[in-house]
Amino acid sequence: MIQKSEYGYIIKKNDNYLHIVFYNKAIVRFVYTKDDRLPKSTQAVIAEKINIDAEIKDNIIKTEQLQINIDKKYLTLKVFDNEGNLISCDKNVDFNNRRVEKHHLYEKGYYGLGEKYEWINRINTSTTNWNSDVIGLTSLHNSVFKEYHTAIPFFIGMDESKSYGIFFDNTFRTEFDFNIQLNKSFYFRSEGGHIDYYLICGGNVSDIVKGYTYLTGRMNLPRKDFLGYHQCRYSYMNRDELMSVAKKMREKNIPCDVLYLDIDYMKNYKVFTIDSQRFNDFKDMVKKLEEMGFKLVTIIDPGVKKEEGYSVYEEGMENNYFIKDAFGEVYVGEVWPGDSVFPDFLRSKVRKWWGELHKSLLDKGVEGIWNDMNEPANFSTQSKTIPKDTVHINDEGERKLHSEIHNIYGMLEAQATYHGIINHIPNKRPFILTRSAYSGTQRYSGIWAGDNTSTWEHLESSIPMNLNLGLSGFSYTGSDVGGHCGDCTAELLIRWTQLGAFIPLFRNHTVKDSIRQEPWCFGEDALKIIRKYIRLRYKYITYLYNLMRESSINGNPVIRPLFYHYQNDENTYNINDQFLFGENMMICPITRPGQSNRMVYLPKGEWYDYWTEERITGGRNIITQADIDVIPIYVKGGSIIPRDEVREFIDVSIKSFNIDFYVGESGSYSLYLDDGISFDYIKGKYSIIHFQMESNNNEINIIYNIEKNKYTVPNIKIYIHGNDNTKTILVNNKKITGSCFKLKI
Ligand code: MIG
Repeated sequence: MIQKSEYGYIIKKNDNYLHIVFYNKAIVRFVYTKDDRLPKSTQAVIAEKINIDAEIKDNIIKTEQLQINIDKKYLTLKVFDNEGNLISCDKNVDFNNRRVEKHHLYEKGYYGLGEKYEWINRINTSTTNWNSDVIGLTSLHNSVFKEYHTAIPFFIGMDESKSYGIFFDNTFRTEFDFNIQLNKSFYFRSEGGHIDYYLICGGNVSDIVKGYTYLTGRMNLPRKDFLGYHQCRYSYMNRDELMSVAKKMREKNIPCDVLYLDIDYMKNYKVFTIDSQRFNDFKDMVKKLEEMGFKLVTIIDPGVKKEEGYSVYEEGMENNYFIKDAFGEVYVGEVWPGDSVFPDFLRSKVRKWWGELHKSLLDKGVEGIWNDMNEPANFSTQSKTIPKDTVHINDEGERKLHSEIHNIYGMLEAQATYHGIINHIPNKRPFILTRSAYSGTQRYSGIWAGDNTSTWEHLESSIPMNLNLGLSGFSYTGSDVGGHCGDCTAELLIRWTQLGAFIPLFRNHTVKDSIRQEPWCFGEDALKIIRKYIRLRYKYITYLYNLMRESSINGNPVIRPLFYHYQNDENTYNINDQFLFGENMMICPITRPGQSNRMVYLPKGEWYDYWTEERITGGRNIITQADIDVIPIYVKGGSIIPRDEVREFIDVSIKSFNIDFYVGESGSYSLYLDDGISFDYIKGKYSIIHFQMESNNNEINIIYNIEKNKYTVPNIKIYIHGNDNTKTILVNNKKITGSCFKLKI
């Protein structure tokens, strides 16, 4: 019954076909169709199909890593790993309703699914994916909305020893239901298209994330200077206001690298225009900012004002670039500029045109683009987006309804922007933030989580949200620090800044008409603490940059739930308010007002209290003090962590920095350095130094070796922490004295 097909295997049952295609040993795609042609995968997938040696026996496909049993009657599947464990087991596959139901087997947790206001473990919850412009009215505690700005139809199921991932590659509205207590099963389904999903197998969660990002791509290495602190507001209304924020950052000694202009920099909200009355001599302004160490990011929305004589509108009309309605007329919706039309990013010609429009901003020195409203948002319909029956045309000239393209619209805009920037400025890494996304968008852009509110609930929800985004392939994410809607308070901004310092995108942003939210807005005492934490962020820029590099290579998120490294410890499966910043730094934010202590779960092993350097044995809960100026942080014994000298902004040529060795178990670390901005690293212009720490009884030996030395390595100072009982320190087997010393490389 199983036959070889051009790309893999095909099984026919009445009028239905099941295609089975491998992408590597552990990734297999299942597609159910009405004919024998394998449909193209969506824009999400970049991996290639491969041939894999398999034994075919009647209804079984057996490879080195997997065994797939196919039910002859219903085309349902059972998948086993190479030890014979049942990994995934279908209960029912409904072709007509594009619904797959699977037995709940061993899974103690379901994770992923991108940006949602939900607890980290999605067991007993459901969600739908239909990119929506939602304003932060909801929270973890009463999740009334299920649909947010992103559609990431990917989840991970796991227990202590097994993991798998499922990527349901369907761009229509999809639904995932993990309410397992009803039928001991879960399901996913979609409103259109067909069943097309990838099963990713592996032992650890990290294998799954690696597999998923192998399939859908990884973030490109971002610019190092954009890892600093970002300040935004809706809006800095004119040149003086923006410049005074910049000056104040420097006067008040607050490290800051990036400033933003929200929609009011434009003339009547017309994209790719600048209101030159309020922002006179824009280019000169950007230059002044640059001299002070600031990069400027401008917002770009997809809605184009319908206005005769406005070049973007006219060019788009002349060339047929806009989305049409069901009757073939250009669809007119309403966004900030009033009546607006929407580019049909599905066509490469339109993307190219849109990308090139960015030249005018880039030529004035703008360094990053912020893509808002790209669900796309629309004010003139009840659905708050454009109608499902509006029409896109793809490169082959085929009509596609918006219901199919909606969830990838934002991704296509980000793609256009990415290529537009890179084509114009080839040797600088683009910085793009998008609100809407589909799987794979991580290849082009970071994500911020849209309009949250200045509430403790949203501070708290941002933790599992960003962690699940990380598990879903997005390592460059963040939620507005201080909250977007509503008025922030001193205490909330302090606690949120303490958290934000360890979130990949560290941006303070707030809405029009809310009280101001820059670090100095809540008095001297608050400023002191806020500054302390922005400075703390700047101590770990090189460490964070190295995490970003790791992610760009293997997909490991920058911030990780505890189970990412302690999967065999079931106690970690539902922890929402602690996370790992890299493998070895554990961050335990304060999420409630008036709180001055909290419980912390320390997994097995030895941990250092970051602030007191007290050594604590893990495998238990502890209570820790957290006065207003303290966010509890723990460092794993055996860690090796680079620490920068704090600067006002990240000029990428560092003269010197430090490396902290936390004595404990043996540990290792590879330090990567490059110019932080260009693509020269691709041509090999970087350095890598491996450090290893071996400790036994009274002796520690630090061993380093240089793998590559093509970028200047600054002076390094080494600090040994927790070595009270250690008598001898060796470096590459040579005895040295003291617990702080300079290393010449
Ligand atoms: O409907 O550009 O999420 O960050 O400040 C509001 C104005 C439009 C929504 C974004 C927010 C931004 C705001 N935008």
